[in-house]
Amino acid sequence: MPEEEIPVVDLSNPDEEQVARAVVKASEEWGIFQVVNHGIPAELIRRLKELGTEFFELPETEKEAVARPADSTDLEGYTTDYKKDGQGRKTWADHLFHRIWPPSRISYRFWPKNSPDYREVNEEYAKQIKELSEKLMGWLSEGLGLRRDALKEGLGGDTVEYLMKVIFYPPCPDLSLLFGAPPHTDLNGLTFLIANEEEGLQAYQDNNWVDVKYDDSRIVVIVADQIRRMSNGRYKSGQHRATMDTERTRISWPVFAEPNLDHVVGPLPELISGEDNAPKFKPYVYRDYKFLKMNNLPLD
Ligand SMILES: O=C(O)CCC(=O)C(=O)O
Ligand SMILES: [Fe+2]
Repeated sequence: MPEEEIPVVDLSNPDEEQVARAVVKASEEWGIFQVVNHGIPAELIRRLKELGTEFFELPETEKEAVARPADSTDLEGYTTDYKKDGQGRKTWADHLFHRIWPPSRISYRFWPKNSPDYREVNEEYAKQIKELSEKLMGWLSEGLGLRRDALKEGLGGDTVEYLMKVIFYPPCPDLSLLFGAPPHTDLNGLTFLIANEEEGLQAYQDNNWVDVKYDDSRIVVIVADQIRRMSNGRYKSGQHRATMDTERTRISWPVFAEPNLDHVVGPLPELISGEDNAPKFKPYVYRDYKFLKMNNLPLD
């Protein structure tokens, strides 16, 4: 039997209805897919990855310049997890988080200063990812029989935030110990992931872990928990994990489209009217959802 592959959707197809149907089907069946010919310039993506890679090559003291403050209640900043010994070490990776949209929620103090281009490149990438995200949410909304802006509005409209995470997975001497990223679904709305040449992302489908075959022309789209909940379960929140290599470094750049912490997300009201459409999920203030999920506490 040929090995299964996650769906790939070509966004340059002039038949928009066909593209929209492919996105809807992939979100119903997989909750994870890739897009090609997405319109984001290859050179922009190349630069973004180059600048992020350079950041992680800096001496530790220079990386510490954008460290996450010890008393911070937010994720933003640089943290090194894999060097921690013993308790508290969950993953073999270093992380850099910084918001890239909206401008009012950006803290430039957490953006690397290794190149004067870092800011411009990330600001441009933010605009491009936001455009792609809104296009996909538009098709997914129509796939639910709703107006184009329904999911974006449900996620918070103009208050939706885009969070950049750069993950640096160094070679791991013992792969039996830890995962780069353990199996999970993302807790936000939609995730857009690019990576260096080292593969490692896997999607869970039909009781199997399927390798995500990645190259520079692709962007991985992960449908996350809040889209699943807003759609009242029509769309899947794609389960995934990241493996590591004993010799090679992997770097990935997921961007998380997520609600503002104070925003309440639940099944869209239009989908839960009438007796046959009972809500399958309870609405949550995103802050509470995030807290419960990150602490492995019960959610419904
Ligand atoms: O590095 C990857 O490919 C996956 C990372 C991931 O799933 C996450 O950060 O949520
Ligand atoms: Fe993830």
